[in-house]
Amino acid sequence: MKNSIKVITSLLLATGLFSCNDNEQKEGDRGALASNAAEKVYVAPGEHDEFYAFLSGGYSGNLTVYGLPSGRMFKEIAVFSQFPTSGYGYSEETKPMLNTSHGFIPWDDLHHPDISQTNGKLDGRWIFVNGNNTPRIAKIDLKTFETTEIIEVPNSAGNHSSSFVTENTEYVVAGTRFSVPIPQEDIAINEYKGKFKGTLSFISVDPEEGHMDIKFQLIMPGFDYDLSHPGRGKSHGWFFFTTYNTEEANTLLEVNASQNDKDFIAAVNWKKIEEYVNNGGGKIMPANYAHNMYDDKSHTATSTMKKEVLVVDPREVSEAVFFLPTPKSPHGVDVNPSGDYIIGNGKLSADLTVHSFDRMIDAIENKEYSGEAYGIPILNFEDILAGTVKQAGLGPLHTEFDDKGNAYTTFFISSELVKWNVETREVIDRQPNYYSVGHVMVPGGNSREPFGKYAIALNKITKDRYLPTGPELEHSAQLFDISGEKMELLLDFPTHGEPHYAAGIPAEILEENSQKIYKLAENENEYATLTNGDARVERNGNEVHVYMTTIRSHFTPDNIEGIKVGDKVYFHITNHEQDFDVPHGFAMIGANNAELLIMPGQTKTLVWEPKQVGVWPFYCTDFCSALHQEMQGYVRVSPKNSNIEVSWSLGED
Ligand code: K7E
Ligand code: CUA
Repeated sequence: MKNSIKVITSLLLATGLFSCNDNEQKEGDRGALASNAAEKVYVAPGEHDEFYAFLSGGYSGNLTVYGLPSGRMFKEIAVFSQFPTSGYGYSEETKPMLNTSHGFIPWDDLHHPDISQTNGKLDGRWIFVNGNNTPRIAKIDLKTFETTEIIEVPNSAGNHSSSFVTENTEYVVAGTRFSVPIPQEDIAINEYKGKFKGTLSFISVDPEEGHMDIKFQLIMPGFDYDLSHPGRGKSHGWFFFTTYNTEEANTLLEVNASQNDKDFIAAVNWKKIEEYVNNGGGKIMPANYAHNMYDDKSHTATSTMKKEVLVVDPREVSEAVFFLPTPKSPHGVDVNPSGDYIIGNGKLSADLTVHSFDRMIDAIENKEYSGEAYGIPILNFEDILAGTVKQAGLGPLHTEFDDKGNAYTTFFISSELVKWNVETREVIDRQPNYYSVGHVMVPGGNSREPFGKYAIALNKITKDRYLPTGPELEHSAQLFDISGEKMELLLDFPTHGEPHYAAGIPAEILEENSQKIYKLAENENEYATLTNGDARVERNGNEVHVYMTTIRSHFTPDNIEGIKVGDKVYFHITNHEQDFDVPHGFAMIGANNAELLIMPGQTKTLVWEPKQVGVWPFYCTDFCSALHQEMQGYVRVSPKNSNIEVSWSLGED
């Protein structure tokens, strides 16, 4: 009801039927200045956007890249899902990226991108994302916008409170949403309470190459660990995780996990635990998880199964983990840029809880506990509270920050974005969202230095905002200008998959480092064909390896004979182009996978198992030149028992 009134009001405003005095509209007034809003989001042809925004793809498993303020989508980065557009997860070189302890998993549910930081500032080197379903953390290199590493997280399920980074990217964390038996075992589900555990994993990031490694896992009580954020500035060295279902219910959670008036934010002093494990603390536990790395020179991924993980019982490290009581089934936990405040967004609470880091430290020093849960001290709510934002809205989910001391909290149920002052906790402005907002993102909003010019609200429901497209609509984002006192809605744009969180960064930080080509001379792929003279076809039993090159506008070789039904044909294709923006594609009729899209200087491999006798064509899928349509070839497939020898033409006739 409330929503529909808002909708009607804003429609009236937008159409000018219900306007205050038009002539007196000022900048920052809502709705009526459509032309002014258009100007603010207009990026002229040939001009570049000011910010990159990386939106999680949710159940698409991938990450999408948008420009702000235009809302134009530039790219989808394949991460956890096979991606036919580029052949990611289809080519032999990239299949190992999707290997896990459960085998090849071509999909995941991606929620939270976070950009690497140095001294609390975005450095634009990498972006980390989480796979929620089959717990994984991936790293994308922002020079190439390619996924270059994926590490599976053992002893975890529903890897949701991930993947947030500390202020020097010392760690990227991962927390378990669904507690499980650790180690996994065959037990009755109603033995949940006490037997199921959650883990909080601290994955170290190598400062040079960014390689990930699980440094330690904290074995925690069997709650649901929902979200997390790092301390920064004065609270650097701490990490905060929300919990719900501290009741440890195992059925009908919507009722049974809402019994406690307060759940907890778990405060983890990771520096203390790091010191403990560096001094030999913790226990090595057998485990089985995949660590997949992509190499930019060989253009090939490898997957290694790791067999152990270091686990830490938080009770064995004195004063390292505490529970901060927080009403009421909190979802997001967010830390302001100075690191002074820890904000809990209790989904079932009308108020927002703001904890004080200083007060938390005082309470810890004075050992003022109100109890303990499984041996972990619980602090007094009143001791640590800085204050509350009263009646801010209904169903708070997430909070982001600007560079002027303000916070922006999303309210799912009342469907609005609320701006409030972090110090005074007074509400400054509220703007409706169309409809039902999840996360909000301010570029740099999870760092010491946010860029407080724009915020995007990532909305769950699209309904009437765009042309209908049948039962399924894409989700929707809304761009707000937050540079003034009041927020101003500038733009709606559709998003792909289900964006949860997003991360934004000034374009200038990334643009200059963007890689244009791969150097052919540095190609270390074991099947690379560096000169056309080396192009060839080799038979080895029923395996056939085709060493092929591409350059505008032909394949070498182009015609191949002597292939037989039952063969396994590997097309190893090296793109000899050394110009920016000239990939070639490769598609083979009847191949049980996707195409390849091969970047300049790269080698990629497609497998084809011909099942029918005949002469079968292949072609380039990317319109690469005026003679792109001529970029084609044939494979002659003979019966299984044929004795036709392998031969090929180099297209030099
Ligand atoms: Cu609130 Cu997965 Cu961060 Cu969705 S989560 S909105
Ligand atoms: Cu190469 Cu089209």
